[in-house]
Amino acid sequence: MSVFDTVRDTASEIKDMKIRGAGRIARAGASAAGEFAETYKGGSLEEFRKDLETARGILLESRPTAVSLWNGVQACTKDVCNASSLEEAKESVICNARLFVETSSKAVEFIARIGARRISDGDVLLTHCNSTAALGVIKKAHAQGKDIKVYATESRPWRQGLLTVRELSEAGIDVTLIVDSAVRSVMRKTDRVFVGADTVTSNGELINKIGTSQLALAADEAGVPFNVCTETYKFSPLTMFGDTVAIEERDCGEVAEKGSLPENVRIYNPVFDVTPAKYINSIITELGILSPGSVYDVMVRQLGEDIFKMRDNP
Ligand code: RI2
Repeated sequence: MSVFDTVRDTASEIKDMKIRGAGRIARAGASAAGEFAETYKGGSLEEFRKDLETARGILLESRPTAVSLWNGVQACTKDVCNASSLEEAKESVICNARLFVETSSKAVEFIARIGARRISDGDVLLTHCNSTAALGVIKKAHAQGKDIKVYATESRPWRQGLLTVRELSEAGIDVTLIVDSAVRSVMRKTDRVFVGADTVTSNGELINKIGTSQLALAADEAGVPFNVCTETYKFSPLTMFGDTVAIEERDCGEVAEKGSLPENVRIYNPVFDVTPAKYINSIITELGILSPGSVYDVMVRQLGEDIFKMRDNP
């Protein structure tokens, strides 16, 4: 039994997408960090700090695009540098992990309440992939008695849209599954688009499931409001100082069964894309509804002067 077993198991489930969704993977990463501290049997504070850094690295390499995982684990470990004993260090990780999971879950509820007010009775909505935050908004509007219809994309290659249509139909919502390439055809019947976020950059760009940028383009052409539903811990502070967000590419077998195509056919399988800020009408967060241009200020206010340590110590 290694001290890293729990984090390795969690990282493996995140990498294999047994645990998926930017919010869920952040909560899973934070819980694994908390459990690491709870079960840690090492000797000294220095050993704990070193082993915790190893555990952090194992978790963060599981899915490179969702900054939520980075922010979630960072929220757990941020006070260890101030601890003066092993017990104090462990306790800070355990408490911060619990606080992050609780706060993160509450944020989804706040987003649902705020975002549902942007949905009118009779609206036809369009969503992409399977976002807890976006579906929370849609389900809240339905629960308020608003008569809504929803189009949900299949979201190839992983087909998370099947999860979405099951979830919405179980909530009693009129939902229609469409193939991703039907988005522009359906857009002319759509009143509003709601999607989630894996990462939001400091200049208000959205990194989300591949195909999101095409929805945004079609929405802009049709004059349909494009709304991003996201917790602010998906905002990426590292992009403030020039970092770019890695776009995860996954196994080609997700696109076409191995051996089903000629050997010399290449498959390109990026699973996220970038939607420029100009296509985003609003970013619905637990702090309220933002414009893409205000993301930087929200991050500076939330992280305080510490944020400039990242600039000064890249
Ligand atoms: P919530 C998902 O990625 C989708 O891109 C979704 O929009 C985003 O995470 C946010 O999901 P994947 O895990 O945090 O399916 O809103 O690759 O659930």
